[in-house]
Amino acid sequence: MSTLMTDLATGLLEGMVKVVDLTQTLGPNTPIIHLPEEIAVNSPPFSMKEISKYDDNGPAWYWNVITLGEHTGTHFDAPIHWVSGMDYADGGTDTLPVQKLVGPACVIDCSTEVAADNDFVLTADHVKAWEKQHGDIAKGSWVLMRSDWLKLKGCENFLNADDTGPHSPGPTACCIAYLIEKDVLGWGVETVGTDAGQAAMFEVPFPAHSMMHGANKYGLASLTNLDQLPPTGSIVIAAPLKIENGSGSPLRVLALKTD
Ligand code: 23J
Ligand code: MN
Repeated sequence: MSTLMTDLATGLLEGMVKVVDLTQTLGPNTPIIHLPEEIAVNSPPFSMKEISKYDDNGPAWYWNVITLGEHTGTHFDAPIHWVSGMDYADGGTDTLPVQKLVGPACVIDCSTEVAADNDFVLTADHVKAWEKQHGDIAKGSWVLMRSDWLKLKGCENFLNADDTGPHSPGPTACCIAYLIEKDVLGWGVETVGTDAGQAAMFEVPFPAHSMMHGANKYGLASLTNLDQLPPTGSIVIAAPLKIENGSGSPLRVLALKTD
């Protein structure tokens, strides 16, 4: 028998392997993306309605009905979310290869840059400098942009919008092209969406969405606690709900690490 699984089991039991929760709490105050009303219909906020709570509607049980968009809170973007990925037969939440729902993570710490400039954009050169320090990004890795955004802005100012639109960090098109060249698994962020707040105005609009999904790759948005991960060496478990023909879904994202 392989020792890999028994070592992992021992590691989990004895605490050498730590589980980090990369998920924001999902509730009525969960920030959701706001698209300009002139161009698009928006997703409703999360809501929860009680069915019963150990009462006349159900004497021994508590349960609720929840209403939410697929792209609410900590969530997974599947390739068919974007028009560029619409033709991938394995690009929906129910058709994704499960082998890809567990993978290594590269964490790029942009927290200092983002604190100084909320519109900070990560370039291919930044990624290459990170690789000089931490080693090449391996094929099949999640590349996660740490911004400490929730700590910096809180829930109230999470979208950080003013009359010029939302201001939050994200990648350039060249950065995404470089990650695709590296054959990564996907791109994840701590902000409301995988693209920068101002990405509608980029030369390639919404590069993280259009290019990543066009390459059958995934997105993770509204992650948190990336400050608890090492630059390399952790494993991310990100398995969206198996929604039939779903474009994405809220999910619990976990990372395994040793320290
Ligand atoms: C729909 C339209 C534009 C964007 C998004 C959704 C997201 O960020 C998302 O949650 O995938 S930019
Ligand atoms: Mn999304």
